[in-house]
Amino acid sequence: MKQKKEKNNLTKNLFSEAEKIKYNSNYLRGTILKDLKNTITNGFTGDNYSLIRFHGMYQQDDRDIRKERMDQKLEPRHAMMLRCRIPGGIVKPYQWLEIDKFSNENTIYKTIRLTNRQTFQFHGIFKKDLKKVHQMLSKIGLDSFATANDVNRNVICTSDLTVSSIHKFTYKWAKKISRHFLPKTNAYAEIWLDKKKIVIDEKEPILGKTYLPRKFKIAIAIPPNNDVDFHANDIALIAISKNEELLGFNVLVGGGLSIEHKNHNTWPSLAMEFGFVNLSDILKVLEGIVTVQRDWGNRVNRKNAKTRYTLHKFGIKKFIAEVEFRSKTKFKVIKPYIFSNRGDSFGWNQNINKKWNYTLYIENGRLIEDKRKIKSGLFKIALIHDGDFRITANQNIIIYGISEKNKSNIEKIIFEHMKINDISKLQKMSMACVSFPTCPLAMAEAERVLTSFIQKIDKIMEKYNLVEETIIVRITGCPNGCARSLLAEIGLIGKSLDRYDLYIGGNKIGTRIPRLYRENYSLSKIIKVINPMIKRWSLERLSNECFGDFLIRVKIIKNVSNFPSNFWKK
Ligand code: SRM
Ligand code: SF4
Repeated sequence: MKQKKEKNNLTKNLFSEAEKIKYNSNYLRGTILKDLKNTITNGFTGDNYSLIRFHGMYQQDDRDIRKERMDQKLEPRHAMMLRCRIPGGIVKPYQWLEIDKFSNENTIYKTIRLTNRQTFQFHGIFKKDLKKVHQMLSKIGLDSFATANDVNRNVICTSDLTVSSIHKFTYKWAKKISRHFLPKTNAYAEIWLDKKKIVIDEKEPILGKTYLPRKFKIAIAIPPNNDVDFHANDIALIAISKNEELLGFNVLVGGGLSIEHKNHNTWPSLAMEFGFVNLSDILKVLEGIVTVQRDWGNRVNRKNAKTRYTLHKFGIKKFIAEVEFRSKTKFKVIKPYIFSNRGDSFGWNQNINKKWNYTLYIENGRLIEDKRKIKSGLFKIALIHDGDFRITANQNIIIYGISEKNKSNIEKIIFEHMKINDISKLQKMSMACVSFPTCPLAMAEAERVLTSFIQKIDKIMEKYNLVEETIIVRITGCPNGCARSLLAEIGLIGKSLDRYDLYIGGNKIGTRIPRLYRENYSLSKIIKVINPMIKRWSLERLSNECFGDFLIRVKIIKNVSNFPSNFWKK
């Protein structure tokens, strides 16, 4: 019945182009195999351009050399970005060695880019090497399936291990949830791993033939550290524990940050509290939420297709009632929870279980062999490390579970390769998205200007004796919001070459959305605008008052309310 209705809507042209592509894809196969054999172009053709995203790859070209190639009448230098699936972000040393090797031998840029959803991306893989990368990942027990497009993305989970002994449970849940919502089609194995085609009728029992209306994100946060920015997710699970035992999760729904400049039909939203759910019911409830979004989400207009818009259209009460009906589970009253900080605990830390960890700051998450030599340093550590690596949701990496016998050797490598003393507190808490040169949607620089921008704010902080304080500063190259600028205290969103909209008034713990303050400013003009605000904060702040809270208290900017959102009001 549902399939018939879907087909009718597609033939009547009611649904978006993306829906037709999914419907006609033969469960995500398309003609990708045929394109792989086509050596005339380095790119993918037709629907395959979009379908490869379900397999974790994006076709890109280097925008720094695009014009030069056009002038020479050459095809853009197509190459793929591949995003791995690592729920909870844990990588073993033997896996790291292979990942590092692949990046050096088979990618244009020879980098590994840690992302803010606890995984890594390779940039610049030519089509001819795609099977090689998938087979390498498979050999080390990884894959890139369902890390992009209209499916549940990499499930993230608090990685700050200094505060909680329940991480081992939440990590298991991150993996379990990731597995539960993976597409069931055999397409990935057939295309990339040369597995036999499975001819049985491959219905997708949870996702359906047209998968989800839009990307879908799930995060698990362990209070008191919101190191995953849970409000950026369609579903946020707040871990509730007693006597070191995980009891269940507070379930929040409908977070998301992307907007379009000036389009008031788009807005960011914090996730909203649905209720507490015991562990025994959690998968049923998550399935309820995912399938309501699957069936009620907007398949006509992709700009309004994410869960927050579905919630807005149908109302929270109706949405909750439908989830309860489908899952046969009643939400219980939300259990008390408090978040008091964000970000990673850098340097040496000892876990609850007394093992040692070292959290490394990775500038923009970009592992590249420059003067800091962090990439080769990590490689050397992977050769001797008997614990694992944990990628954080802030683009950093924890060398986890270092044994007493390895501690001094690893410390030596860290200090030889990764001089971190010159990195300010502000910089360690800042974030930028990838943007130029690989992101096709970039309107302004982000990753490549973050450090110099932060150094200017650092000077202001020094001038006003604020070096022990921090402000969460984030830059994205466009309003899609990948660096989560709309959960920052100072958030910049790129518009064009050296032009950004300035948002201020988020808070330290990531539970308030900032508001637009100035439009279309250059970075130097933004520095001039925030200088007097920081000065005032240094003189008038209350004890422990963060920058964003201060701006709201002294009425420099008005609070953004969530539901209904007054985000666009001046
Ligand atoms: Fe993102 C699209 C990079 C986290 C919202 N994002 C992209 C693409 C793939 C551009 C594209 O569609 O062609 C970027 C690839 C650039 C490149 O060259 O690598 C890109 N997003 C990233 C990463 C690598 C940023 C980073 O510096 O870490 C993050 C990868 C996460 C991962 O491992 O899965 C990344 N993206 C985010 C986040 C933050 C988060 O999830 O916590 C957001 C905002 C939260 C949200 O979803 O609301 C985000 N990315 C988007 C959007 C807007 C989606 C929407 O709701 O409209 C797009 C564009 C789209 O999907 O159409 C996008
Ligand atoms: Fe690209 Fe925009 Fe995301 Fe930055 S925010 S990576 S420019 S899509």
